[in-house]
Amino acid sequence: MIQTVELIGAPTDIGASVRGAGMGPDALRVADLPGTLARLGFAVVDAGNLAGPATPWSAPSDGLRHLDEAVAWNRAVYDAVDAALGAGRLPLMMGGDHSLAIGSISAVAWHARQRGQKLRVLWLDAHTDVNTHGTSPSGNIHGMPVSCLLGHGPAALTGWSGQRAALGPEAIRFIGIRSVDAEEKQAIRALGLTVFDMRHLDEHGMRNTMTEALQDVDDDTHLHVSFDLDCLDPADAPGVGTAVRGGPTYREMQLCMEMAADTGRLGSLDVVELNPALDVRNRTAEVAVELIESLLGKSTLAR
Ligand code: EXY
Ligand code: MN
Ligand code: MN
Ligand code: MN
Repeated sequence: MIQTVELIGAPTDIGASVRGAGMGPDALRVADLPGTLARLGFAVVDAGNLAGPATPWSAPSDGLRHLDEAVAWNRAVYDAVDAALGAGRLPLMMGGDHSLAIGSISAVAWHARQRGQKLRVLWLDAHTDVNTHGTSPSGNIHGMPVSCLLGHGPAALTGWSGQRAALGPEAIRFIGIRSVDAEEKQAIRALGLTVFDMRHLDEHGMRNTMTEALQDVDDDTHLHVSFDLDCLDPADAPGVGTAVRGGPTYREMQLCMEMAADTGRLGSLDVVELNPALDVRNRTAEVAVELIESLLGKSTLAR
C-alpha cells in the first residue's frame, strides 16, 4: 500500500528570539519537498499552513515569552498531527521553531498509546531543549519542549497527550548535542536522559551511536524524529537562528537518517528551526529535503 505523507506547515517563530523560522515551511516547498517525496513513491498531501497568532515580540513574563501564543500554535499543530495520524498518514510537521514539537509529539504519544505501541523519539539537535521557565536563561519556549513533554512546564503546555507526561525520559535519544546550559546539565542527570553528545559521536562515530540509539526499536515501536536543523554543522546548514559550531557533517547526518529509515518504524517527523532569513540561496532547505529523503527510505543503491 502506498503510504501518504501529510505536510503540515506551522509558520511561526513564536518560541524563538531570532526571527525568521516562520518562513521555514515555504522554503521547504521551494526546495521541492512535495515533489521529492512524490518521486520517492509516496502519496503527498500538502495540508497547507496552519494559522495562528502573530509573534508579539514581548519580554518574558514569569520566565516565559509569548506563552499564550505558543499555546495557540501548539494547539493547531496538535489537532493537525492528530488528524493526520487518525487518517493513517505520516505527519511531517514543517516548523516553525522547536517549541511546536510539544503539540506534535503530544499527539503522536496519544496515538501510540491508543495503538499499544512503544514510542521512541530521536531528538536531533545541537541543544537538549530541556529548560523550564524556572531555569531558562532566555524565556524562549523553543528551549523547553522536552521538559514540557516530560510533564515539567506550565500547565498550559503539559498534559496534552492525556497524561501529565507525554513521554518518559527513557523514550528519548538525543543526537548531536553540543550546547547545554548549566541547569540543563543537572536536569539531564536528574531525569536520567540518554544524550549522545558530540564527544560521543567523535569517539564512537555515527554508526555505533545510532546502533545504540535504535537498539530496542522493535516491530511495536512508533519512531518519531524531531529534526532541529541546527543539529547539523553550520557549514552545511547556515540557515538557523541558534547555530553552534562543531556539529555532524552532511554525510554523518545522512547516515543517521539512513539508519533510522532502516528500522522501517518511522511514523512521524518534525523539521524545525529552518530560518530562510539567515540562509544562503535556500541551501539549508535543500539539505533538509535531501536528509528527509534518506529518512523516508531513499538509498543510493537499493530499490
Ligand atoms: N538553551 C538556550 C535557551 O534555552 O535559551 C538555547 C535554546 C535554543 C533552542 C534551539 C531550538 O533548539
Ligand atoms: Mn531544538
Ligand atoms: Mn537547537
Ligand atoms: Mn555509548
